[in-house]
Amino acid sequence: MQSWLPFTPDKASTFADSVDGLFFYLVGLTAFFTLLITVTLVFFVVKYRRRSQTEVPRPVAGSLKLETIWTVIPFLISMSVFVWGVRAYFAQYHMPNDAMEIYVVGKQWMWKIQHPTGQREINELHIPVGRKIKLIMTTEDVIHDFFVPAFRTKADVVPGRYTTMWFEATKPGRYHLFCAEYCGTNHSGMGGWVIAMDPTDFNNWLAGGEGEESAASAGKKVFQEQGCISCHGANGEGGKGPPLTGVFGSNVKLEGGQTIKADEDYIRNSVRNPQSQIVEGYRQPLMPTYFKEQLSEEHLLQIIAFIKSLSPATPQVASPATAPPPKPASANTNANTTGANTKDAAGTNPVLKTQGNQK
Ligand code: HEC
Ligand SMILES: [Cu+2]
Repeated sequence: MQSWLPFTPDKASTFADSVDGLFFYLVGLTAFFTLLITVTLVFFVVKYRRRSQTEVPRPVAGSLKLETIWTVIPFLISMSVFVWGVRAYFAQYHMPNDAMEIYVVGKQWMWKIQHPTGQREINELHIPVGRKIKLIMTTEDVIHDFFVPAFRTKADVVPGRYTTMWFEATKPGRYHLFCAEYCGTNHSGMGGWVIAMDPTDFNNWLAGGEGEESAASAGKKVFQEQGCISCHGANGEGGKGPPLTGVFGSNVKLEGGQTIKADEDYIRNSVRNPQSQIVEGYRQPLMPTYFKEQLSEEHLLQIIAFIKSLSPATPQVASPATAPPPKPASANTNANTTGANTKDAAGTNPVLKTQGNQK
């Protein structure tokens, strides 16, 4: 917010100006009318006070002019708030197509992050400045809410489905990340940092990872280990089950005549509740239902990344600005000074560490 205002968060995304503008407009409106009403009230109380015991006031009849004015003006004012609010809302909740996609899994009480290139973080999110970032989020337990005050945006993270949010950081820095939905004992400790970096620094950070495999190739492994290949083919080419090549982003015909766009939620649902949306021509309920218990949210996101990579036109694949320089598989330098690139929660999560001592 404005630097002359104390206790206000930094202003670091492309949304910040419109959200702050609307906020100050509302505060201004409220202050103006509070003053106007209070002053008129006091003035009328004094001016029209009862001056003698026998005084009988003159009856007042309506005034069309006055009533029109005090209807039209408030109407226009509320419409201005509405239009401004809707524009700010749509800008935030309409997802861009050219964004870099990052996966987020909330869990009591931490944020687990996975980059498409495979880097994982806990309670930290590294992003490049000046690039649209889209988060695809879910949770392993209860509802959480991903909130970055400096970006003036937040979104609920809901069990059983994916929610998305996006932002574009405008200046490098470390910005507080909060969970903004009460989620149990250590809710207040469920937070961390978003670290916005210059694109070159970000590429260095990505390259400094420990030769991690991409989310898609991790997903391919899960795909093989879980036996999906026995029905969908080693590379998703099909067999007992439908081919998965090109499925993501396409329109899938279901039994019963319905057509559905294959997005993250559809893939998720196809794996978790295979019988709920059956692909046309596959009436026999062949696909097992035990993946619901067997696959963690993170593995599911990796499988989705893999299935996405089988569709050439998805935005995540084409991300030239952030594609990390090729790195040798043996690169094991811990060169990233900016943040932990941890695979394990217990190392970095202050909440987890303290948990033992509290009992
Ligand atoms: C025993 C065979 C079998 C196994 C194992 C299996 N599937 Fe399937 N799968 C099917 C069949 C049959 C369908 C089509 C009927 C349906 O939609 O449920 C299907 C449908 C799907 C669809 C929807 C495809 C489309 O064209 O819309 C996805 C995605 C999918 N499976 C993913 C997976 C994943 C991921 C795994 C492993 C975790 C897996 N399947 C394991 C048989 C299988
Ligand atoms: Cu939470």
